[in-house]
Amino acid sequence: MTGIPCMWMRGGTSKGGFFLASDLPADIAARDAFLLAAMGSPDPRQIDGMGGADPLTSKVAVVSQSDRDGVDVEYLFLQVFVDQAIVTDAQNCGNMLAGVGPFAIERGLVPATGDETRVAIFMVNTGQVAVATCRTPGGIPTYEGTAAIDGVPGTHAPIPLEFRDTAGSSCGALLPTGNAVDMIEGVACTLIDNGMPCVVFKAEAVGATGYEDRDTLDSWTALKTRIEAIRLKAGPMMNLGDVKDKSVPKMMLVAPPANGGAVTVRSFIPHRAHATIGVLGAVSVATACLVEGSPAAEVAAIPEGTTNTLSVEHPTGEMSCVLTLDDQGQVATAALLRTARKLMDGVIFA
Ligand code: NQM
Repeated sequence: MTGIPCMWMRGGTSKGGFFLASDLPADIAARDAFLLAAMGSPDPRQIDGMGGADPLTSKVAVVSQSDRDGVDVEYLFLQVFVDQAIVTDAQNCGNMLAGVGPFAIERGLVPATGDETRVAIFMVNTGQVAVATCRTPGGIPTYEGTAAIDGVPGTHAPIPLEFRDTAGSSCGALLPTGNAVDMIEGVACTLIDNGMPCVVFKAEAVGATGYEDRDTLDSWTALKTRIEAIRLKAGPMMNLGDVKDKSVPKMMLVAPPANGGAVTVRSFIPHRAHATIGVLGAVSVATACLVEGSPAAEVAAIPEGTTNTLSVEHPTGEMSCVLTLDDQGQVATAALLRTARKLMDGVIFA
């Protein structure tokens, strides 16, 4: 059996395998078969593979050198489903993105430039560029530092991520239906895509509070059935087609902030509750809070100014999204703090 070189990394609050594109089979069916076997999918326990029996730990980043102007590397994100034989590129992942800069430097795709190295990353899934600033003292990536992010114990080297032009990343427009509110299954929803296709609605509209913990949400079968019915209708409305076998759109239940932030969110991604919140998911929800007349705007507490730091509260803390607005009051850029850690570098077998 031939193994494939792979680095296992935590990126933000997610975890998975980082591969050079040149190390994986070029044929997509062969690549996906390899990744399913490597993760141990389909199996709820992923016992025969490296996956952590959770969508947040069953993720893959495929990285290659870029010849685009001003871009260092290309990053293709793949979600490997846990209990179905599906590998999808239908979504991006801003958490795994945090590992891409250090991985690219470790593999020699990007030279370190002193104590900090900025890596411009073309996100293949959505066709946009993000910039990650990585700590590289003495020209070597370090994962040690004093930055803390909620959902990850301890402190690590900070990796600020900057995004621009994320509106309509997968749906063609920030508000793909052109509406601030669409009624779906009797629930007022905002269908929005500022980096991640999301359906944003008040938690109370589906009988939740928005302050539940992950286990409560994950064991609430009737709630999940109701939310999935909304999702299946929202998919085609968002130009995503039939989303039965897709991991988008994400379902975002919002409520007033409980700890001094801007908004509280419980997200389904889409069939399991998120332990925290996705990066671009948080950017999209924060943006929804700024859409006049939206359910999110009705519950949110928005700070004044053209640079807004919106603290998005989630089940295990908060994620601060720094949004800058253009003259029209539209979100022009978003920045977030993440950390990452190299866990293992070796060869993976399938
Ligand atoms: O929204 C989970 C995660 C994500 C995605 C998901 C993410 C993002 O936390 O940018 O990071 O929504 O499937 O890794």
